[in-house]
Amino acid sequence: MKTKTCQILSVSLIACAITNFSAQAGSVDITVNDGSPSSNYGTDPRPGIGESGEVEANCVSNASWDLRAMAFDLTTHKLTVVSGFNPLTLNDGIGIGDVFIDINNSFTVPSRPNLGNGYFNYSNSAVGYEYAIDLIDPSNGGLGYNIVALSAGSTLQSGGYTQNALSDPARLVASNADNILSSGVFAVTTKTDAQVLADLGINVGTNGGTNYVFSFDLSAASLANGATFRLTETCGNDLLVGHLSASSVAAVPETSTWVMGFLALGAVVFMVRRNAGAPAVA
Ligand SMILES: [Ca+2]
Ligand SMILES: [Ca+2]
Ligand SMILES: [Ca+2]
Ligand SMILES: [Ca+2]
Repeated sequence: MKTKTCQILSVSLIACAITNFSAQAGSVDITVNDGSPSSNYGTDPRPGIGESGEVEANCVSNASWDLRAMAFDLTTHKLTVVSGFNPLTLNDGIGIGDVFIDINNSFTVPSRPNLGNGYFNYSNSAVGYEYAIDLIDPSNGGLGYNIVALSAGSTLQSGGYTQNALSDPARLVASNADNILSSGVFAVTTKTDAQVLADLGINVGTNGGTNYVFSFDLSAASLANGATFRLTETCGNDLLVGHLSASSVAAVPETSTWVMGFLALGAVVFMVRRNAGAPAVA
């Protein structure tokens, strides 16, 4: 009887471990509403998000400018972007911006100087980001990126248009005020809407064009308390925002927790085996 109880217990524990693991593996859609007025040329099927089929108000409104989704893998700490905008080429002379990260909810849209259209620099002390993913000019063939820890003195650049000020800032002006934590190479793959759903679990709907999918390894950044991610083109045409909650990060056990879990499982299996050879207790 004791043996049977132990066998049932061990099978239950294994089932729990497997269920837990599969629930946590893979990336989750972290896209949130960008909070900025929009022009919609399509429909985002995700309730309340309104990012796919959308660009910022009064902007060029079609698939080739549409940033659609962000996903985060809680196990590998990879951030994935799904974009109708091709980050590897210029579109009407405009390239992709950099990804900025706020980990303490201190971000404020910087105050743009009243000087009309054009690119202006902001001090990060007026913006409040902790990290940037600095893309090394992919539209000119560069496929590298740096994970950069920003300081108050880091310099950030606006987008090109006053009307898109809510998308600011768009780019990092790399300098000695930044600390490069790690570097990587990002590969861009193309997917249909159906493939984005099947491969990433993200429903961007059917808003036309091509989905360009690319990822960044953020293992070097401290995201234990959650994070907000922002990305736009260098003109600010579309703003994409992702939010990773502190609770979702906390829900994934540390490696030490997994080790303890498997040690406990091992102990149960040992007991089962030992008891299998022992006389049954009524
Ligand atoms: Ca918007
Ligand atoms: Ca969009
Ligand atoms: Ca911050
Ligand atoms: Ca947007």
